[in-house]
Amino acid sequence: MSRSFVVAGAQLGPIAAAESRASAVTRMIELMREAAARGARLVVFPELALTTFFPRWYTEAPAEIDRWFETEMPSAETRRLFEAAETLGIGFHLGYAELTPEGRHFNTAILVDAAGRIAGKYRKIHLPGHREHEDWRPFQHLEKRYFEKGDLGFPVFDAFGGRIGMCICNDRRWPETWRMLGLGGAELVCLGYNTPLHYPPAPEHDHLQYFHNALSVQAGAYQNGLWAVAVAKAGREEGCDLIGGSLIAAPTGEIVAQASTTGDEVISARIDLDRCAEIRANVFNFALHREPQDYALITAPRE
Ligand code: CDT
Repeated sequence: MSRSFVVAGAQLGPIAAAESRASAVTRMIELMREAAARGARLVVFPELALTTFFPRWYTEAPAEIDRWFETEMPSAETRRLFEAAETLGIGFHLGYAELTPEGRHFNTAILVDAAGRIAGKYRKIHLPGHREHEDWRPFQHLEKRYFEKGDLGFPVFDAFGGRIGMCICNDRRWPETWRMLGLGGAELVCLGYNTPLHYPPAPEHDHLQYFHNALSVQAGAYQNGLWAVAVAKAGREEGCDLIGGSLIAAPTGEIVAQASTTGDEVISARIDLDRCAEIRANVFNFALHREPQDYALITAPRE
């Protein structure tokens, strides 16, 4: 399989609480068609792409929360996405809320190949926000309440002719995420995000939200010599503004495609996985230049 191919990001505009999964999937298939028409081998959808970003609301009722979760994948509502992928001959990355048969809740992403088969799964490790209702916030961010920390580590999968890794939203701000994926040999990292424009604990940084998004993704790509496709759910969702700015970054850290709206929008670029060597054989040649014996604090347990 050629290691030079077109990859796409399918940014989604807002999904209202009342919007059905069927409607979201219809929008996603439309974007998938557009990506396939551009010749993409893989299209990346955002974090929690099937519903509104429900952690902005507090509830103590398990049933109220569980309705946002998928108990199987594909499900009755998402099967059309898998079928469309197979018909169009395009793979996809999908973020969704996962409820396991054992009753565990995860913020999850899967990689699906062009035959519609699940080729990889990741469960979000860096869960931002808080556990209890906080009155002072204009909206909540209750990921720590509704999700368990991911239990799959940072796996890297053989797929699409290369080594593919995933992370989810807040993970992208942590250099440890990227380094784990880089050390695992990832050549392409797919990620989705839901990032409010307003960050209640530090509103003085609101004007930097787009900058910090791009900075994190570009630095992660460059410092590990890999391609990255970062895709937003964007726009005004239930009164909360989410940033757009979906982007594709090269192993040099350069942005090669970027969204210009906060609505449903496809971005795409031709990527060559062999270009990872430009960085990995040189400035970030891990075998030659890393000094892990001096990094012990990074893996010391939290106090
Ligand atoms: N979904 C998600 O992880 N969002 C967070 C919101 C801000 S918490 C700093 C993010 O990192 O974009």
